[in-house]
Amino acid sequence: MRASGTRGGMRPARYNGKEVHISGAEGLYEASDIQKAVKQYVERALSHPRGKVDRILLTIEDIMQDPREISSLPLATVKSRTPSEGETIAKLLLGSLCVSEKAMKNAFSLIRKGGMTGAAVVTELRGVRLDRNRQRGIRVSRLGLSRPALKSLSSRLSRLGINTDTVREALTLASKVLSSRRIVAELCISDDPDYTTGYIASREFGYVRIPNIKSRRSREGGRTFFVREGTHIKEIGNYLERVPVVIREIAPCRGMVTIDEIFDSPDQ
Ligand code: PML
Repeated sequence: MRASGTRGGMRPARYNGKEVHISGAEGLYEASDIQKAVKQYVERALSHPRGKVDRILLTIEDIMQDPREISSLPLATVKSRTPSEGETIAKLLLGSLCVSEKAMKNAFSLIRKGGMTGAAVVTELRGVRLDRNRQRGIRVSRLGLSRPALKSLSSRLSRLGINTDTVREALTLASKVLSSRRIVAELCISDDPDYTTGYIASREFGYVRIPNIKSRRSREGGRTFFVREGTHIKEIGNYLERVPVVIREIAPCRGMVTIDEIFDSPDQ
């Protein structure tokens, strides 16, 4: 589902000649669950905090290829009170994954600028952006949770008070992204003005949520995937956008931890 329209209900649907992205989401479903899923996507688009929509595009595709089956990344939330503390934590994690200062700087400046609908792909050392369509980036697609995995994830997240579409979908996306051995880490800051939690995802540390990584009402946000030097954008783009992946196993989900606890027990 892709929804676009007016900004905050105040501006014309085509802002500066361009459509304004409001909401986007997708999943892999059994045929019998499609109607329910469509209803939920439409409701979500119509009540999104980014603004009023005037166009909702729904695409339903029959996926012929058997999905690759993976586990979710383990989840934890690190203590962070301000955007600068959040950025420091993100950089500590990325640094210990050997992402260079230059790559981090490039990623943060892309994300702080905002406006991308997909993710930027940046090499881990030289910090070169590989994806060609700067506005669109790479859109991770064809991903979902099996019914039992959704049930298990929902119950684990409910115990932590964070069982929302946003958390479930971001964890699903990050788990697909990190199931590619070419990708070292993902940095995400939500572009939703009311949502201030972001994350760093990696195989070493799992999905580490970072609260308050941006100020409330800020429209900045986006995603960057840090890839190994020598990665071919076509190959990685094909995996992320075209290959169906479904989560069948849910890894442990922890509540609030310190950054030292993350470093002490990396993939808990
Ligand atoms: C988004 O806006 O979709 C990105 C959300 C990132 C953080 C989700 C979470 O709270 O774990």
